[in-house]
Amino acid sequence: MEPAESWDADDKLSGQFTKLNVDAPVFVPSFMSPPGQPAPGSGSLPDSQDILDKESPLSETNNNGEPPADWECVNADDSSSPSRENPSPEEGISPEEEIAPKPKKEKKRVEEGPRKQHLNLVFIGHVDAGKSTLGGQLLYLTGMVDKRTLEKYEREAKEKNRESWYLSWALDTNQEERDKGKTVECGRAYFETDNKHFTLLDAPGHRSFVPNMIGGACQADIAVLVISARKGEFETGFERGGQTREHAMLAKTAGVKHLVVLINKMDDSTVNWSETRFNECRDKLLPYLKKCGFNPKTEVVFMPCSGLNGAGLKDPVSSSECPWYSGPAFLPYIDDLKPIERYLDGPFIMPVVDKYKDMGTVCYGKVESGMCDRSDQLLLMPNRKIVEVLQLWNDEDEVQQVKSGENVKVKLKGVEEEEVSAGFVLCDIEKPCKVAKIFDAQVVILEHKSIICSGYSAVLHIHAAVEEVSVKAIICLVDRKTNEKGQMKPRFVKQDQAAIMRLETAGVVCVEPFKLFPQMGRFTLRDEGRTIAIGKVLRVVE
Ligand SMILES: Nc1nc2c(ncn2[C@@H]2O[C@H](COP(=O)(O)OP(=O)(O)OP(=O)(O)O)[C@@H](O)[C@H]2O)c(=O)[nH]1
Ligand SMILES: [Mg+2]
Repeated sequence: MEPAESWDADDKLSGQFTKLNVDAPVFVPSFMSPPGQPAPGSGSLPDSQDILDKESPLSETNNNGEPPADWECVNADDSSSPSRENPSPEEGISPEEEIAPKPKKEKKRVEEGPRKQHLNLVFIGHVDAGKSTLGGQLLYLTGMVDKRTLEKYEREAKEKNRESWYLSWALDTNQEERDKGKTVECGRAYFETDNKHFTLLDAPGHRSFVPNMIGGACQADIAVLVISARKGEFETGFERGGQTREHAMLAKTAGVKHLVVLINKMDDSTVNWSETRFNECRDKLLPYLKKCGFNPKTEVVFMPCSGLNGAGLKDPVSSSECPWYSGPAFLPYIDDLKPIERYLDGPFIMPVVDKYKDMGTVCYGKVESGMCDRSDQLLLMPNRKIVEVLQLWNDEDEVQQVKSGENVKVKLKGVEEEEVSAGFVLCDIEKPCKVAKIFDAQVVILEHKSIICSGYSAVLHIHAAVEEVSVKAIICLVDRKTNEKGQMKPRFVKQDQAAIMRLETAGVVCVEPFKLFPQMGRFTLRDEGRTIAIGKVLRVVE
């Protein structure tokens, strides 16, 4: 995308980004502050502290269908919601596949044996920055891919005149990706270090595949922003239209709180481990990352490396080559990160990233809250289907239980593969997420040439869901600096403005107010292949 003209010129937006991703209580991982503690400098909308105090994150709002008259009304509705009723599980179940709900036993869940802490990493950055190569190298260095396999890749890649791409083949597994040397789908793999288990999500860098990148970012705890230091490549990636900025901003909007910036290709002959080049890349990136809302002191770290030869990944770069860097290598650094608070006691919630058929319907994605055991019953939203858990995997290891923070596969009984789509959510049968077509949201317009009026439509990306959405009404403008309400019922909003809008999706989507469940309440709007706005759900209407 071409970011808003004002991103460089206007520091005010940075505050807005920060605000959009703060106040995330227990669901957003944070290494630096205890859960529930707003990030420094965060303003809060006057709407929702009392929602946070409610026991259940699940509540209904009134259904008047009309945009609220004013800002206060939005807030009042939010905070005075009655508690969610138990759903009637029978609703919407087709008779031929119906699973009878089991009588609810008061089951005290016991956490299954000790497992390494689970962290989800997404590799992001401009096309050809070296994400897949780095990923392949990490899989090799951690023993997940053996030398023989790599040698085979090397031979085959050579036949395609893509010799230097062989490491990326560990993650770029389909023919098209290997032929073109471009990742299309988000690659998935895992590896372990002494203390942690990592799910590695290798996002595509090409602008055409940004929607796939968003799908990876929404499962991530940490983003690894890969930057090519090679002459000319850093520049192309970072300039307007390059994906470096867009990916960093999308990762922030997806809830990523910690960014490791790998300055890659340091071995390249145009770089030669130059300290000056490393500093140049870092100094140009930092102000922008700050604008995206990352705290440069506590949430961002820069490291030099070479994905191609592995330098700086497992062991520190040799001091003869790189005497100026004394920081940690990548693997020891991520192994040492503070554990992330996970919301284990909450209702089970897992947005489905994708699915396939394998003697049953297998869904995968990241568990955002709670736990689930084999043979449990779950509710698949939004179609309210009762399903039974036949088998569970934590990445590729079969397990009896999965829990918040893990990237898992779930084999289900009671639903056909064709009936599940990305963006569906597996929920606790008694406390499912909300489903809606209409919701009110605070939206910041990042980039859009013309004005946006009611009736404008775009593509909504919210957790793993992608849905067409249109603006039903613009409720009021919001001052970007103070977060106070501005003009009521403006006729339009334009680039760099923030507004509260009523949005309507074409189909039903699973959403929650941001304050209650950030991971299901933050979203991106895209139009004609560009990210035009980001936002958070304030209130679910109907
Ligand atoms: N010299 C050098 N070249 C590298 C390094 N890492 C990657 N490359 C080369 O950069 C090219 C692109 O690498 P990929 O790993 O496919 O890049 P990517 O970021 O995954 O690209 P997309 O998936 O298309 O976004 C390949 O030719 C790699 O060999 C490195 O550390 N040093
Ligand atoms: Mg790639």
